Amino acid sequence: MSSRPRAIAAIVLALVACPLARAAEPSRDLEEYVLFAVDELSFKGANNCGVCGKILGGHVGVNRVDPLAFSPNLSIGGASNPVFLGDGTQLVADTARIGAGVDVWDLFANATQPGFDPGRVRNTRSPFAAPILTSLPPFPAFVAGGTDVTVAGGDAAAPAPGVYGDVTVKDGGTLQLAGGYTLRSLRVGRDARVVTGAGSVIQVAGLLTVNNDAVVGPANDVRFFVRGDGVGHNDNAVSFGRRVEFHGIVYAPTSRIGLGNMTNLFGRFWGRAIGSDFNVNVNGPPGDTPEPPSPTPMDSSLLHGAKNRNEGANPVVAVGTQLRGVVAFAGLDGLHPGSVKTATLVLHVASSSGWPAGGGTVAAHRLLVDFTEGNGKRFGLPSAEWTTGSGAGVTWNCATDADVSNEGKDCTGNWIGNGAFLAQPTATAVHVNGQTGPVVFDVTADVVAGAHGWMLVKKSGSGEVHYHSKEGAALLGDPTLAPQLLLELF
Ligand SMILES: [Ca+2]
Ligand SMILES: [Ca+2]
Repeated sequence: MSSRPRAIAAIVLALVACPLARAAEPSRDLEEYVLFAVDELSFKGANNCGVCGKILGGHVGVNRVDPLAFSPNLSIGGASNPVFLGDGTQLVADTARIGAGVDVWDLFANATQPGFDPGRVRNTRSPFAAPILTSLPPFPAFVAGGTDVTVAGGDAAAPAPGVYGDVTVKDGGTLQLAGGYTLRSLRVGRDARVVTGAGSVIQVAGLLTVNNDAVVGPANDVRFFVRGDGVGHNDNAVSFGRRVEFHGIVYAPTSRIGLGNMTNLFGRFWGRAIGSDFNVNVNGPPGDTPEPPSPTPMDSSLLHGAKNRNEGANPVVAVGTQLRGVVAFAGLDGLHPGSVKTATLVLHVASSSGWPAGGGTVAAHRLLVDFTEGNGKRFGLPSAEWTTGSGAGVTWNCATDADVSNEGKDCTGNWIGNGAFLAQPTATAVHVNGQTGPVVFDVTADVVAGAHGWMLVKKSGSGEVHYHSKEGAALLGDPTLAPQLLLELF
């Protein structure tokens, strides 16, 4: 059973449990907010529409400490403009003007405009220490450009994941996006469709505009990173027209988001400023945060003393004098580098010896070529367990030796001497004698650049470390001892 059903069960329990709990503190987790503005938020509420003005499935917050005596930061609803916020959710702002038609669960506000007060607070009301968040999640760096894509009305297009210029879906056209895209702009015409694949990441340098009656969906977990290049301070970088249906998570921390009029929004919307016209509904589907993939390791050692031997099946990855390790990860084809917040390479030390006092350094260098793991093993093993292996495998001489069984060189060139890896290490770790347990390398920069493999090199002096390989971990019955690439996604 995957962890997803348990995660949903936990959220359901939390919502059921909330009526009994006194919320003394607002949530400091951005992912729990369906609407989050860095500076200001205005949500008009329903206007002669009984099913409109609902904000469900998450909190609403404005982050800043009001720089004026009373701006206010948040303006929501009115006496004739109801807004209903769902059970277990919070409305959080330093200063607020809250219409009498607003029905809140928990309210956190330090000052509310006199004469404007929520019609109902169903659970708790308290001040709080603003801001909500002292730092915002990082915004990925990206560069858009190249081919423009235009989909004519009545036509459909499914561009491959990649980097594009301006993408325009004319009125009535259909665009399919599945995977990772970096776009200069995305303009969706009236009654047009953007069909999104689950887990897609769409980076937009400039404008994201969705016109009247258009639909963007159905995946709720698509992440839109919108930078708003060239968009004026008071103009919307993200804007939805009338009756738009939009599914996704929009992060535009330096831009203004316009939620439109009579729109149905499914996801989360985080911007510098957020505004809405009447009759907007916001639904934050719970439990749809993408789970990071668990990539499969491939590992081996490279022996300077036996340059055509493969150690792909060896229970250890050894790094020492004229002895290097290689480790790479498969199963990341669907991962968009822009979605990666952090990446950590974890190796587990089986044995470590021969280091000088104070230890010595092992460096992880980004591999620039792919290698083939292979199935040989001999290094450090009793002769009864030796096997040269068969088929292709990595050796000191070759990223992929076509036939490791002959212990001769079956590739052209010399990969280690010719740009197999970046000369500058990505991360280093100090090793000492008798050390065991995990060693971590911060390889975020490499994974963000699309690389998933490393060469492990001892920098100088004496010393040798043996890490558990994938095969060694399996022999020990503990797959968590294998090399791991831990990913944290946006
Ligand atoms: Ca291996
Ligand atoms: Ca060979």
